[in-house]
Amino acid sequence: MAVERTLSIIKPDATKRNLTGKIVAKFEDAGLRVVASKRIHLSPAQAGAFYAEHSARGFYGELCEFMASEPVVVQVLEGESAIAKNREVMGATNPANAEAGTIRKEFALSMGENSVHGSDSEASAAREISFFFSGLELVG
Ligand code: DAT
Ligand code: MG
Repeated sequence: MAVERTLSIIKPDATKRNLTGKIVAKFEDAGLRVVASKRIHLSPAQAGAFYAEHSARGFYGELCEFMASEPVVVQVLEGESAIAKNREVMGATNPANAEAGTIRKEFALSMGENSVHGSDSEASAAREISFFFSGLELVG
């Protein structure tokens, strides 16, 4: 076990419904600490660059449009095994398959509008944290 940092995004469907506090509480209750946080409104091009790994997928255009539709809250979460823990608290990508008590089970509207993003590996976490934050903005 090791202390890690991971990149979390509270997506447009959730910020729009004023769920930011309830979602952050789930992460904090699981032992994750918010060490950086900001609310931003992505352009479609910025959303596209963030999700470049999915550029060949059929849902990519819809995903970029959705991520740029309303503000998002991007955060760095820190804690023991933060990458896996964050994904556990988020639940499965498709809310229909998410475990009870997870963010996606409680709040997601659909596979696309699924309320949160979380890095899926150490390499993704490093890339995604530096996509949004400089070292000076990370306050452990
Ligand atoms: P996750 O967000 O669980 O890491 P992912 O990286 O596979 O999932 O996909 C990124 C986002 O793209 C996902 O949160 C929602 C959207 N998405 C994935 N698969 C989709 C599909 N089949 N139809 C519509 N949107 C999809
Ligand atoms: Mg992913």
